[in-house]
Amino acid sequence: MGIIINLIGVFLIVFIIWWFWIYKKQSEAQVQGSALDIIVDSGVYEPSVVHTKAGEEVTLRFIRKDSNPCSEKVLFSGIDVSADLPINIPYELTFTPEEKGEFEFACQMGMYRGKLIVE
Ligand SMILES: [Cu+2]
Repeated sequence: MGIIINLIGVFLIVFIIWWFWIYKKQSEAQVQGSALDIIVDSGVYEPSVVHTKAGEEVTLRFIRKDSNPCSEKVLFSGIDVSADLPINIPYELTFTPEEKGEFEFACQMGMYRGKLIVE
């Protein structure tokens, strides 16, 4: 009996790690015009992969629905952009990516993950 409970425990831990850190439903979007809405909810950015062009100003409108403090910050790596997101109030982040490349963006703990692809 003890071993089964241990196995269930191990399974749950693996599942939780997989759910939060490994499994991410990916959805892609191209910034059309100037602004793109990104929903922040249930551990995922939607869309989580954003395509844009180098040298063009973009506005990412983050709409945070998750009240978990984990989702408050969004930090971009490789470009000097970050923000504190209010709950249920769209937050517009406007910047111009100058260099081509792939730039990850995430919450502080890295549970929310997204990618900005500059072409
Ligand atoms: Cu987090």
